[in-house]
Amino acid sequence: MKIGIVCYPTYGGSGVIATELGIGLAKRGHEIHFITYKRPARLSHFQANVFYHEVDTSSYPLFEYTTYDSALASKLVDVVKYENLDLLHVHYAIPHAMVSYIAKKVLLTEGRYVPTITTLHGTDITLVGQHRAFRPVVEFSMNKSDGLTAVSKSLRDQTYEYFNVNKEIEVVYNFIDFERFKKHDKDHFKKAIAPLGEPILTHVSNFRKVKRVDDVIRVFHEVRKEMPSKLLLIGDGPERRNAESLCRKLELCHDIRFLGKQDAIEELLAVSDLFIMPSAKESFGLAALEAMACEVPIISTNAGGLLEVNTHGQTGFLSEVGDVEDMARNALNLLRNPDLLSRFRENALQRAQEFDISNILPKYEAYYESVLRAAVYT
Ligand code: GMT
Repeated sequence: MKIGIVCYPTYGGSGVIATELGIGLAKRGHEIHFITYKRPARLSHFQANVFYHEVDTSSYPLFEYTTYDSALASKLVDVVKYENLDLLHVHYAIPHAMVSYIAKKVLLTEGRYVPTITTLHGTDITLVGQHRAFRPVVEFSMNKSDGLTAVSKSLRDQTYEYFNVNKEIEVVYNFIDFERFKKHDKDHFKKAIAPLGEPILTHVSNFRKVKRVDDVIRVFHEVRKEMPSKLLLIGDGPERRNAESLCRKLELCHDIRFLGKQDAIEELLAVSDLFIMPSAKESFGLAALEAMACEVPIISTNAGGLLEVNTHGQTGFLSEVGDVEDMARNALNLLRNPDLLSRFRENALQRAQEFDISNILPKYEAYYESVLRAAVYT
């Protein structure tokens, strides 16, 4: 198949999944065209069958705001037409579901129908999508997609709960490429971070409010009271400044490292003992899955799709959102019991293997085929 993929090309989970999906499909012989405003972060090397089309976001003095949506729609029309694409798969509903619908309509005036599939990733449904500034268009354009997928059952159910969606939503879980995400031997690196063999707790996110980075620091504060330990904070975003202030206030700076955005996450996970994910909302928790693939148990909340990834009492523990004490207690329980910790490490890996990319790619392929068969020319 010739498939166009639209996503946010940044470090966010939806962009990561879209990019890995495209690379994986290309390896299976499909021709993949990424259409984004910047080269996707994980599309770093040349790959056969992979093409990249940059959306022109140049400005005009009249425009106070960029006209990205129109530029993207025009680019989609162009790429579908000249590269002869079979379908468009867009990731994150805002604005991609609506933009792909416009492109579809434009193409239809030339007698060409390109089916569109929208994958719902999380905050496009659970947060931003519900804002009245977006809601009507999100709902309309979801219903106009030829196919709709969600990355967890929880997200599917929430979509039905919050929106009037009149079509079936297929659940296709996020996945992991074990060629990349596996435990590496990075002992020298571990020694540099924790010279006395202190346990290392890790958090990876884009530091938005929904990630509750303050809770990560408060959990660490409780753990740190009981045993020497270190915390790695990976990623960047609007909450970083607040997080830094809290570290200073709690006098934890010596034991916390802010590493900013990192490409080789797997190397940092390789030296981690626990992964902390105290999110208020999480449709799936790809960062947690990546940690599990590197044998790192998860201390998380029970928000959204985390229940479908992290198994309480086996691969980690789940607590109510905001229950810092419980998360700290669970972390200490594992850190104080090396046998238990190593059992959880094995369980985490085993569970992660269920989300191996090789299990998930055929699901997308089968879904594409069913959408192509059923596409109604409207
Ligand atoms: O919230 C983020 O970290 C980014 C966001 C996105 O859409 O780019 O992530 C969402 O999609 C990921 C990939 O499907 C999921 O694993 C995350 O759980 C989800 N984030 C939230 O629901 C908050």
